[in-house]
Amino acid sequence: MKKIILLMCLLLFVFACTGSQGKTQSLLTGAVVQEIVPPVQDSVIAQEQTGELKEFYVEAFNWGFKPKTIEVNQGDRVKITAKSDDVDHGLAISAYGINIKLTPGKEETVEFIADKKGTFPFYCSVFCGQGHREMTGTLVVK
Ligand SMILES: [Cu+2]
Repeated sequence: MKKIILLMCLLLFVFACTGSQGKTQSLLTGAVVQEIVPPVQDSVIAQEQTGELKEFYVEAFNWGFKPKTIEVNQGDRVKITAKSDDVDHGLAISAYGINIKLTPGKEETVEFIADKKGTFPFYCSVFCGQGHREMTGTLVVK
């Protein structure tokens, strides 16, 4: 009896090994069935990136940003086009190492993968006068 159990275990083991290589020998037909199993690395990348592109147009002015909140999902590719409506401003998101300078009327674009979840402040990084410190916004990565 013990021998039979041992043999079954051995067969199960061999079967499991064959299966993990992506091929399963069908016991009935003898045909080799190719399983569609993506390589491990591909599925890891798929988790990090949703493949979705989220585009935003941000206006900087004395003294604020419009919109004030940018909301994306973790893994999204985020493209921000920013422009100053009046004087020199900046757009910085420290958590993502972003800091662009905005000169009046000129569009600047920055792109990144929102791989960190959380609520991150963005702010003006170029001193622009009295209300400079009020120039803040929020990036929400859900
Ligand atoms: Cu400023």
